[in-house]
Amino acid sequence: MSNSGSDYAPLTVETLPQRLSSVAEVSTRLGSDASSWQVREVGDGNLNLVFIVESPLGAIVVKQALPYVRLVGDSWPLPLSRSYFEFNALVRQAERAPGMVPELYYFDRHQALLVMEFLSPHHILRHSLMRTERHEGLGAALGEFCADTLFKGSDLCMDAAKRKADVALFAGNVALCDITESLVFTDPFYPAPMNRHTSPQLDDSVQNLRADTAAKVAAQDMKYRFCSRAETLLHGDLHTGSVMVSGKDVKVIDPEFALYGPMGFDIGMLMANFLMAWFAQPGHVSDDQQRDAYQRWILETVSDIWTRFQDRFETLWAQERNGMLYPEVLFDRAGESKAVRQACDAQLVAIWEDAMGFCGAEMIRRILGLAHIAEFEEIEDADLRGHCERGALALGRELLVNRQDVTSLQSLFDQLKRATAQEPLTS
Ligand code: SR1
Ligand code: MG
Repeated sequence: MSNSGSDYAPLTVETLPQRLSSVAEVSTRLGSDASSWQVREVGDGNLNLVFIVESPLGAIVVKQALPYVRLVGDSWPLPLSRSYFEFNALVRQAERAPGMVPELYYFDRHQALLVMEFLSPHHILRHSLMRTERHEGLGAALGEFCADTLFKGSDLCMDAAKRKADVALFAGNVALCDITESLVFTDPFYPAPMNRHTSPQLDDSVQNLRADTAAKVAAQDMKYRFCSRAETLLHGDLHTGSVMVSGKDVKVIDPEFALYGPMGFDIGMLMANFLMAWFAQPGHVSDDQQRDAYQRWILETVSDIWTRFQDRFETLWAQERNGMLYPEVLFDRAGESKAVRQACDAQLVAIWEDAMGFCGAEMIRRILGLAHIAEFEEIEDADLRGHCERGALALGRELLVNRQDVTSLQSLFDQLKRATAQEPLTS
């Protein structure tokens, strides 16, 4: 980590070589002849600059925060400190889930700049899902990542004093929490200025949601959980654009929204993005058999995420429960050991229920809020897009409002089928 002290200035393709050529962690990988570096700006996210820098010797990724929201422009300022939270989250994730995040080479806090491993030939998972690619072991890898990071960042595992210091550190990520609190849980449910939707196809859905008191109360209930239950260190924005894949290799990127929050949030958000990819399939694959097969694979992946999460969480509960909760000293008889295992089951039930609520909120906001997803956006035919989105909205609303009734993977998939049947393709 470096505190260079110089004034912040956003990098450009032209200025980057000169500005980074004196950084040892960069020149050891690219060589010191900056004139041989090839620089491309490839950021397609909502917030930051992302450069790929290649030389005959190697390649790196340089990510730099902008002082505003890139998606909207400088009318929406955003603190550079998000880069500091991303750095801290990456360090912790690398310890807790080895091999699952890009290697970090260098961090400059003043320049809000991270230099990281160039993942190649990896692709953003969201794009891979749109190309109907399958990745063996994907769900298991993501489920295990969630279990490792969520369990090990909680009072079930961490030293209490260290965790409290960490909760205080990440409590500073106020602006990014505010984005989630507003964009996910509040804005889609009233006429917030930056909302948008497929119109006129979804106009009635928008009106219905704004009049849907049960949905609005449920969304605020999930928001209350999100902002007040500092259970563990979350990635905070774990959608399929925050995952890179190549064959069987899976990496999780971009934890700048990291915060201490409820265990179910990351898993719920991740599942929501797979389920939306499922609903978007008619917009990308016209062959019925091919589409059915790929949709089945998506649901198997969702199933694998939860199943592996659960298995790994149980293993960690049994073997790495080193925090202040459920200490061994309290439970030394056979019956009591059983009670501790039941306590683990109860935690998993609570995590699942929360995950369903967060999943529903994420699905709704990606269709009616500001930040949409490419799977729907790239369907040119607005009637077809509206059809796909309505199915996802119906499931999202059901999960948000009736999450306590959706008690298993099977019941989630039953609800998905019901939502699809409610929204038949008419034309
Ligand atoms: C204004 S930022 C919009 C969204 O982009 C990020 O990836 C987060 O998902 C955020 O909600
Ligand atoms: Mg991101």
